[in-house]
Amino acid sequence: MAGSPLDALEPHPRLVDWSILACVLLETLTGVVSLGAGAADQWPLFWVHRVVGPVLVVLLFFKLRRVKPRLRRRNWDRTTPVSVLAAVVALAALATGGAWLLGVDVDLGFWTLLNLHIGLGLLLVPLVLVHLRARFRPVRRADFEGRRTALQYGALLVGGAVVVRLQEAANDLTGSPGVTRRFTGSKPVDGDGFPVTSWVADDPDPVDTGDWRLRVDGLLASTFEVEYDDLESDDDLRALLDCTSGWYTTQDWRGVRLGALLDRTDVDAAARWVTVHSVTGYRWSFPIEEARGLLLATHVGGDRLTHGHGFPARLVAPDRRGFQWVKWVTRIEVRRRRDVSQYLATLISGFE
Ligand SMILES: Nc1nc2c(c(=O)[nH]1)N[C@H]1C(S)=C(S)[C@@H](COP(=O)(O)O)O[C@H]1N2
Ligand SMILES: [Mo]
Repeated sequence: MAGSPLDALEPHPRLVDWSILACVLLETLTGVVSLGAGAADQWPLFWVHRVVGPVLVVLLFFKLRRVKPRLRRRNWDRTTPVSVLAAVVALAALATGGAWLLGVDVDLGFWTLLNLHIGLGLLLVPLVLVHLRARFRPVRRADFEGRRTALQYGALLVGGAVVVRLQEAANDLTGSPGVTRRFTGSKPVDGDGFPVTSWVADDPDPVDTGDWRLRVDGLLASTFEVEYDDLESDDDLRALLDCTSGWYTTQDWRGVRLGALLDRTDVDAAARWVTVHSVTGYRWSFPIEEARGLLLATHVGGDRLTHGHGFPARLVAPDRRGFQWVKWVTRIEVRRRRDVSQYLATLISGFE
């Protein structure tokens, strides 16, 4: 076992195992939360996610080195296949995440490499839980060697941070596409041709403005409807759209603020949330104060929206991730509470 300069860093085996679990949970948590984060002050979330990556690599190295004999085929037991699969998926998740940061992307059809990374990460959670059920060993006080353990973990975290810095420096040096990635990991797409994206299956027929109405209802003195030609689209907003599949674009949008629409009537004092609905059932809610500043856009880059980008009207929600920028909007609903069915709706709308 001797020989590797990493040996001095190796915590007690049970600690290694529990630390791997802690890292996987931390990566899952920061990864999932980051899907809804994109405002400039949320960078620490992404930073933690990136630093824990290399720490996990080192811990997995210790672990796999230790269990190598058990990986021989004749030593397998009933639960070994799941454990091996967990290891493979963990390494694949780390590799895809690392490659994405270095600027690599491969066209996987519907998916980007980042989507694959997210998928692998989510797949890892049940695998680790099954593995844990079979191999659970409680951690003991004796596994901690006081100062030594603290130093080991300090070194692992500093090492992770150094790797992240080196990766950034390497990107700068090579001018790799990783250089222009946002802190969210998204890469720029410029100009007019920004992608048309639907998060899962939303793909409605083009909307006919003859039939279309924008309905504004909920906790209001009166419900009302607006026709396309009566939307006073004269408010401009430059905003950055950052999609969780890994791209961003800054565009000039024109439309009407939700606040201007709400000002057409009196809002109930109990109103706290505004839910923006698509013709497809897709929807998202925003705290009412924020909602007032959001733009219901009819134009982008001086041109009328195309069907793909949400004609006749789509939400522009600065500092929110792209999936919250509801397209083909048909209803603004003022509510007391957030609409919790939105989480499911974004996944299944379009499948009916
Ligand atoms: N109704 C509806 N709105 C939607 C989506 C969707 O699937 N359905 N996809 C969202 C996602 S994931 C993104 S990134 C943006 C993309 O906007 P774009 O197609 O104009 O680039 O729209 C959002 N609005
Ligand atoms: Mo997206």
